[in-house]
Amino acid sequence: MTLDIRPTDALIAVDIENDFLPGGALAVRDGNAVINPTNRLMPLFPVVVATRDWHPGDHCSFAPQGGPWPVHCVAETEGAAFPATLAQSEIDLEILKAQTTAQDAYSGFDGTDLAAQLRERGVERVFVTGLATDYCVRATTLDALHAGFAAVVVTDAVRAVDVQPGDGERALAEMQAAGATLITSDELRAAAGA
Ligand code: VGL
Ligand code: ZN
Repeated sequence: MTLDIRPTDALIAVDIENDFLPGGALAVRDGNAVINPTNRLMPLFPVVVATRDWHPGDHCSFAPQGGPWPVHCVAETEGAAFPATLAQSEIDLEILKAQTTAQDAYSGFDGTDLAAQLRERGVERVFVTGLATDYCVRATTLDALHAGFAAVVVTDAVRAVDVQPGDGERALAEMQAAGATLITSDELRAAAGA
């Protein structure tokens, strides 16, 4: 599979934040592995978006509130910050999500103006990297398709939480069945001559 990157493409780096990386509050196994491929793809895209989980301290998804997750990605904290190794200067647009106490939002499109921002920039297709395959990558990719964008998931640039073994693989299959294309960053860079 090869795919040329077009002027109407955007890269969406999903929730590459300290709390989802090894040592973080909700660490994704091997989560650091998404950083290098994301960094290397960013300069190839005309538009680069980074989403961030950006929760209030008493968010409904947190265990003390009866939710499924440990306290993570609290707004303005180090856990919600980008890792120092992420090529932040390549980011054109930042989207903060799940900012209200009473609602969670796995998708970067949920409760944000991401779709409008992409359309304003003439984007027709999004390439998705980041964390986590079975939660926010999945939801963001499916929402992109529902919003009318084509979607491509860069499989070596995502990692899964895998609460149940195989969740990540099942999420990839589900995204593909919904119309997303799966590609590796090597295939993508080869097509771009990079
Ligand atoms: C995420 C669990 C809770 C994610 C966010 O970014 O995939 N997962 N909040
Ligand atoms: Zn969250």
